[in-house]
Amino acid sequence: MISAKMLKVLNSHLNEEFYSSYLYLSMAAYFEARNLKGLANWFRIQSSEEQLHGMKFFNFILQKGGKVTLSDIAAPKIEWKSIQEVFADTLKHEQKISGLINKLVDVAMIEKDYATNTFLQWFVTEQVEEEANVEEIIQKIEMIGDNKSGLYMLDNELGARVAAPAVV
Ligand code: OFO
Repeated sequence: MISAKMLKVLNSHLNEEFYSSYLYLSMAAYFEARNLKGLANWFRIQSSEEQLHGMKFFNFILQKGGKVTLSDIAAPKIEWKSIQEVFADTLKHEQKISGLINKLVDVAMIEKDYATNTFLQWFVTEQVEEEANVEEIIQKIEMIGDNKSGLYMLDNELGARVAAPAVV
């Protein structure tokens, strides 16, 4: 059993994870169009991971006997002024998602929903990693400045990212 309140916020967060996937896919397209294939690769993988996050919510709701309610996914931004702006938006977005996960934990605690609280702890940990990864890339971009060979190296580095095995 899952309370109506818990179910409502889990369904709403399911949409946020799919929106994250959509946003990062848009960023991947932005970099593909600029022939920065490594940066595009990083965002393609990021987008796939967000899809998996959405599916974790999807599966959990069903396991708890709840009704999955899919809703409209907002259109993401499609243009950025610079690489810096893309990553600043990424960090801002991840910080927002961390805040939303914390609010879900608050609801689970108020509802005394221990199973959902345990399920959400994976996301609490994941968000720490997500924010740290983006912050690290932002620091590298700051170091690079206008240096084209630095950008080339970063593109190569991010191009080496491979998708983690899918566990849903
Ligand atoms: Fe789903 O972790 Fe990013 O948003």
